[in-house]
Amino acid sequence: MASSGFFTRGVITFITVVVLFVNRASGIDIFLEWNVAIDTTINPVSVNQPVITINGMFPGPLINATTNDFVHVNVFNNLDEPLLITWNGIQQRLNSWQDGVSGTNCPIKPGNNWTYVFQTKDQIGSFFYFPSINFQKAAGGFGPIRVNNRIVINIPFPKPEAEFDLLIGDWFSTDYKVVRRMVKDKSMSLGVGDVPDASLMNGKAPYTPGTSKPYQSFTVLQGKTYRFRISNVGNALSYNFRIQNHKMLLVETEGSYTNQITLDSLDIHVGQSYSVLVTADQDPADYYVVASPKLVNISDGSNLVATGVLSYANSGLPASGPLPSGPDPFDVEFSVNQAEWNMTAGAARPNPQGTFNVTNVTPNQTFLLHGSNAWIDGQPCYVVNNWSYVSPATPLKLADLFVNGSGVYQLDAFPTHSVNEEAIYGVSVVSGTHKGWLEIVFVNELGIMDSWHLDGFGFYVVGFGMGEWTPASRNTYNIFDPVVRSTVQVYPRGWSAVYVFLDNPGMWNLRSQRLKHWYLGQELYVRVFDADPNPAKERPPPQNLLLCGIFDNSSAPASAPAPLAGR
Ligand SMILES: *[C@@H]1O[C@H](CO)[C@@H](O)[C@H](O)[C@H]1NC(C)=O
Ligand SMILES: *[C@@H]1O[C@H](CO)[C@@H](O)[C@H](O)[C@H]1NC(C)=O
Ligand SMILES: *[C@@H]1O[C@H](CO)[C@@H](O)[C@H](O)[C@H]1NC(C)=O
Ligand SMILES: *[C@@H]1O[C@H](CO)[C@@H](O)[C@H](O)[C@H]1NC(C)=O
Ligand SMILES: *[C@@H]1O[C@H](CO)[C@@H](O)[C@H](O)[C@H]1NC(C)=O
Ligand SMILES: *[C@@H]1O[C@H](CO)[C@@H](O)[C@H](O)[C@H]1NC(C)=O
Ligand SMILES: *[C@@H]1O[C@H](CO)[C@@H](O)[C@H](O)[C@H]1NC(C)=O
Ligand SMILES: CC(=O)N[C@H]1CO[C@H](CO)[C@@H](O)[C@@H]1O
Repeated sequence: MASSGFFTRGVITFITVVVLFVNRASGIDIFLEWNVAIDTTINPVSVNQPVITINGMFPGPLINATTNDFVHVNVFNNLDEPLLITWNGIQQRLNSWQDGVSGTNCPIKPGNNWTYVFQTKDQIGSFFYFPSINFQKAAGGFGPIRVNNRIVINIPFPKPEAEFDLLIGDWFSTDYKVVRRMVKDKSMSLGVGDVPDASLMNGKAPYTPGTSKPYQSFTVLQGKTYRFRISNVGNALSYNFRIQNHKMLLVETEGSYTNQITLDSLDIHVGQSYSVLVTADQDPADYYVVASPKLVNISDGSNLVATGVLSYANSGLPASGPLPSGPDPFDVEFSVNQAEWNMTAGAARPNPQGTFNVTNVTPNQTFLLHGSNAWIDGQPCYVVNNWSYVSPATPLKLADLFVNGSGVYQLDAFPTHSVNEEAIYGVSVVSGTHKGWLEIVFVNELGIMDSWHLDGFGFYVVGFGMGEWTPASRNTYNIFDPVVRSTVQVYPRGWSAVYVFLDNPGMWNLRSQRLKHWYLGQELYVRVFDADPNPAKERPPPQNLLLCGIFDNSSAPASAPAPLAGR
């Protein structure tokens, strides 16, 4: 009998394991409740200022998901103004309804809550979330997202001892409402806000020996290897990241496992995420962890150099010596060369041919997008092809649902190949061919770094160059093994080229990740339309759909028209 009891337990254990695997394959539900509020006592740099916290935390809590999980985030807006949260790099397959940008969602009103439900469908990697409207990202509200591999999938490196999330970002030591007023101010120059006041690591000020100010510290055991998931959550500055006396092995970026290369330092541009492996192979002590801004002339000890500490357990020795030096911050070539590594060793979702090799791809569409700035009616603006996006009160996606966009935006009025003769405001919405390949060339007319992001898809990053892009530039593209990622940097007066496979119907935000550029108009939407009403093609709107703008029914219930057939 004893053996049969053992047998039964064995079978039950076996069944439990099988059920777990089945659950994992289709994803589990993760339920989160977030109270988003202002805290004026955190004092990240040296003054009290409003900081956006989530459940009292700055940065916000980790979302720790696995491929195909369903994440339910019930967001309670306790700010004094509307709020939307977007999930940078989470592709929201067939479901732009959950993207949390002004073109897809009505904002959550102060005092209200709304539940996002999204699936980390077919994805892995390192990402982050942040508030997408009203310049709120400058005040916090951001946090890390990990999408782990399912347990049955091998990862291309040994399991690290532990993982650390590291959010690096520049920071204004002024109330974000004051900064956002300043950047729009007619009497100010266009350069206002280009260089913030400080740089933070996980919300903490630079490590200053001898003071009691909290700083970021990572505790490690000698001989062990750790995965750092690093994101640039800042507003404007690119960083060079490095750890005193330690090498880094680059392994992943925004959902692609990369060609693994050993680095002394790594450039991270606004909105980008990377994973590196670091082995604690030095004498037990503390070592500086440094992120210094690119293209900025800083003095020693500047608050703009983010510093933390890698601390060997029981080291007892404080970090010492000069901060590890990085490349010349003005050496753009260093950065370009580093970015041109041929990357992919596999991402969760390869191209339709099952590889990352885009040699045989002939793009069905090309967008040539010139980013610049301009004055419109005496107002400072950022433009794409001389259009500055104005966000209509009615989300584009709602307008599509109820009235086929009519009265809210005009599809394809935006010039995708040429720069308008004068700078104008517009609601820029362009058609992307469903299941077609799109080539996007980002041209940066300005002398500062920029970076661009598309929701809903990965970019196959095929090329970087300096000066004007011409069709002959295509000869320099890497079409063999480009990395797939969601944010690409664009060097000063340079260009970056990407391919995108438009297999995800929806309304997708294409934006500069530099907060001021985005806030002042540098964005557009790519509408990928599938006429097939089958919900397996594009999800219907969620049951908790909010209405606003021309469909606002708070005063007159039931004023919204019935959804159009097939929407
Ligand atoms: C994240 O989830 C994975 C998979 O369920 C788990 O192994 C890991 O311990 C979790 N990490 C954290 C920090 O919660
Ligand atoms: C608001 O929160 C309540 C309580 O948790 C929940 O039942 C409700 O579904 C949420 N509302 C929305 C629109 O998500
Ligand atoms: C940086 O500042 C130093 C000292 O003020 C100056 O000599 C140098 O030219 C500056 N470099 C750049 C690239 O602006
Ligand atoms: C909806 O708008 C699109 C683009 O403007 C147009 O091609 C299409 O015919 C319209 N459909 C209906 C049903 O009005
Ligand atoms: C863009 O607009 C500005 C200001 O309206 C104008 O001066 C400039 O020539 C335009 N750019 C191009 C390439 O036409
Ligand atoms: C895209 O272009 C290719 C090659 O010209 C063509 O075979 C394909 O049908 C096009 N796809 C769409 C969706 O139009
Ligand atoms: C990519 O595909 C092309 C054409 O099929 C082939 O010639 C080439 O060897 C492939 N490159 C790699 C890196 O697999
Ligand atoms: C950084 C890196 O991995 N570079 C490799 C890119 O591919 C070329 C040709 O296959 C190699 O020679 C490089 O080492």
